[in-house]
Amino acid sequence: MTTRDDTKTRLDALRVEIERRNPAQPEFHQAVHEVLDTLAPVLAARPEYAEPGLIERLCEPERQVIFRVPWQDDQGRVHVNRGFRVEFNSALGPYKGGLRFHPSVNLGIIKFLGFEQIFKNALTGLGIGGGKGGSDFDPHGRSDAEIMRFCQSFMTELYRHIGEHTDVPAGDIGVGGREIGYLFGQYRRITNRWEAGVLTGKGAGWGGSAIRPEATGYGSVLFAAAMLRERGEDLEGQTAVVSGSGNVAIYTVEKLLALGANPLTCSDSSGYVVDDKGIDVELLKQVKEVERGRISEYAERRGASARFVPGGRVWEVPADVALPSATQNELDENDAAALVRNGVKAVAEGANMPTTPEAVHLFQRAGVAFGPGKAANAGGVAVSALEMAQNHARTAWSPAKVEEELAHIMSAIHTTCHETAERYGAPGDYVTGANIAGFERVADAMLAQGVI
Ligand code: NDP
Ligand code: 2IT
Repeated sequence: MTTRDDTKTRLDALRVEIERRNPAQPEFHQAVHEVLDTLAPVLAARPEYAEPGLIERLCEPERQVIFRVPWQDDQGRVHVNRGFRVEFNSALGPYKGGLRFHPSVNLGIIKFLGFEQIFKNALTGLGIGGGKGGSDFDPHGRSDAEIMRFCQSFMTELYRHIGEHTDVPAGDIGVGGREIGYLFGQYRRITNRWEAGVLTGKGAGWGGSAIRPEATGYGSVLFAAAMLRERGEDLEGQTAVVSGSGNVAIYTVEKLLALGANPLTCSDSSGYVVDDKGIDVELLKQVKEVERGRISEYAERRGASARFVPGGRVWEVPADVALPSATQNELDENDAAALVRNGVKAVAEGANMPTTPEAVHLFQRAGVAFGPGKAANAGGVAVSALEMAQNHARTAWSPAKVEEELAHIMSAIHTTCHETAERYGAPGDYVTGANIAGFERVADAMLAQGVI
């Protein structure tokens, strides 16, 4: 009979071993610890999960690929970047997860993202395993031609590792519709195959799903609304702070407005904009999506209601709801304390692991509804899986149908997390609920498929 104390001792030993075997990967350690910290009740209650080797296998990627990406800039200078694809877990389906192009990318970052993706993808209820990839390439300030050459070089190696039944990448930071287009073109050229399901986030008209660009932001707002409803409140009329001004942030703002909430902020790595009248989503799209400009330009063009705060953090702006939608560890304990002081009621993570562990605990102690990224931002990958389904059937669903499916999936994820937390003695704790529910689905598949 396994007791909770035995389980805790074993998990603690595993944490130490994972840190030893994966040195200098603090984000990966953080993501693993956050999951292991919540698993003790399910391991104690269900002995089959405590089987030696199961959690050890879950924390070790099935495959990790690192490759050279040489490319030439517009002046003919040669640059050498590093490419990554971590194929973490395929118990539930082909590896699935985005590609990130950002100078901070390294193996530890991709492993943290791939690990998170396993549980997130399991929570969607769809048939997708977990993976992630990317490069330390910095797309800021690069011409279209440079982006295209980089994507072509990246795919010239990546193509041998992916496929519609193997591994299906998509976008993440620095990778959107333009990059997916160049990557898909090169894959098609090298393989001489029209294999639409090899990448998701494709353009409308050549295999992309309606609502995929919107899905992550829309989904995280739906998750925030579901958490508020659980407490007898409604999103309508609430103020919101949103960080970031990329794909996730833009469609978070759009959905907040559609549901009658008032998004006050947006940001990028140089500072934030606060707009007393609420963010104008059309101007935001023009500045960020069309012109690929900086968020300060939004304030310059918006008029008296908006101002740019260089170097500041959106969390100092009082609001009812917070949706961190930029990057990992962008909301720390001090930020959380400021939000709580200003009366925040709910936090939904649009980004992956944007809230530090200390900040998460502070929210939970203060009774703030906290929706972790694996649940709150799962709408993006869920619609990616719907894109794969459409590609497989050689069909295209209407925007209304995809949006209805997305709403249904987000509602189901919310219910699953909420009920699982209650079942394991942690009512209202969406972190525990998401981790255990995701874990149960993956662990069941891994146990059924043997020691591989
Ligand atoms: P984009 O590249 O479209 O936008 C990223 C935004 O975040 C930009 O405003 C960028 O500002 C800001 N940002 C990025 N890195 C940093 C940093 N180190 N410090 C401060 N600001 C930063 O990416 P997405 O919107 O697609 O992704 C945002 C987050 O959402 C990521 O955590 C991603 O993993 C997560 N996510 C994305 C999904 C998707 O479908 N795209 C799905 C689920 C989660 P700047 O231009 O100044 O760098
Ligand atoms: O973090 C994520 O879930 C994504 N970047 C989207 C992954 C996908 O395959 O759509």
